[in-house]
Amino acid sequence: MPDTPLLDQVHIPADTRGFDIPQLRQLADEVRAETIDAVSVTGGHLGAGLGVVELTVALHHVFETPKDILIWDVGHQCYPHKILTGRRDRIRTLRQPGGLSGFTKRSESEYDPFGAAHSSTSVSSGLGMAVASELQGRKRNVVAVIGDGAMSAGMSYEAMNNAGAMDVDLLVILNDNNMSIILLCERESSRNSISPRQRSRCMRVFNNIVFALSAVWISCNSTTLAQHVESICSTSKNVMNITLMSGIKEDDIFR
Ligand SMILES: Cc1ncc(C[n+]2csc(CCOP(=O)(O)OP(=O)(O)O)c2C)c(N)n1
Ligand SMILES: [Mg+2]
Repeated sequence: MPDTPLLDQVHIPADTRGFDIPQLRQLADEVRAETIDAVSVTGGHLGAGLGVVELTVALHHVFETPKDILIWDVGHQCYPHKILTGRRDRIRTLRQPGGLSGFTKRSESEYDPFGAAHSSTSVSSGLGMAVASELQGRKRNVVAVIGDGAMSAGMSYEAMNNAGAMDVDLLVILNDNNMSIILLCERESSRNSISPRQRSRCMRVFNNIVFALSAVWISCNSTTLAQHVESICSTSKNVMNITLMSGIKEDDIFR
């Protein structure tokens, strides 16, 4: 376990509000060490959280969470947020049965106002909460943190369009780390000379085969046959995905 004298004094974000800048820097270092140590036990999304350690500390220091709303898009970068919001004692149960979720989760904490794991929903959900707060006459800030990957989806554009037209007080922070899980996959596949378009063509051919097999097994009306077909389909789909990602060309498969 890392040595974390300052973090040991922080049980909820309000405990950080009196800290000065050097203390906040030290706190960020300790949260980083704690995140690395916890993920070395549980596994999970490490890089996404490490990239927002300072941001997490700063947001909880500046804003009055949980009165102010803080929404993490997707939620896979929330481990530092969980460490600072009263869940440090369970952080080594992340993603374990009965343990903490790997994403934000409303039933887990009042500091998680929105549970997702879907990408690109933070701006629209934040906008909804900001509108609701205004209608209730409630004065509070709403902050949505969205990554460059999540920002590229249509839902985010639609939400920004609405937010721009509605004149509601909403703060959107772009966490631009020039990285997303999808992008990594695209990079891998282009390095291996198979494009996303080629990959999706392969998957379409594969899906057609599965549909044809499904039709056969439905017409046979045999449970055992159905189970065999289902297991063959699921195994070969995995093999196909791995093969395509590892660079065997489409022509080699469908000559
Ligand atoms: C609706 C939906 N589509 C796709 C995904 C898969 N997905 C997981 S994380 C992610 C984006 C991650 O990139 P970014 O927002 O930049 O966050 P970072 O990993 O850099 O922290 C996507 C598209 C998802 N979770 N939900
Ligand atoms: Mg990113």
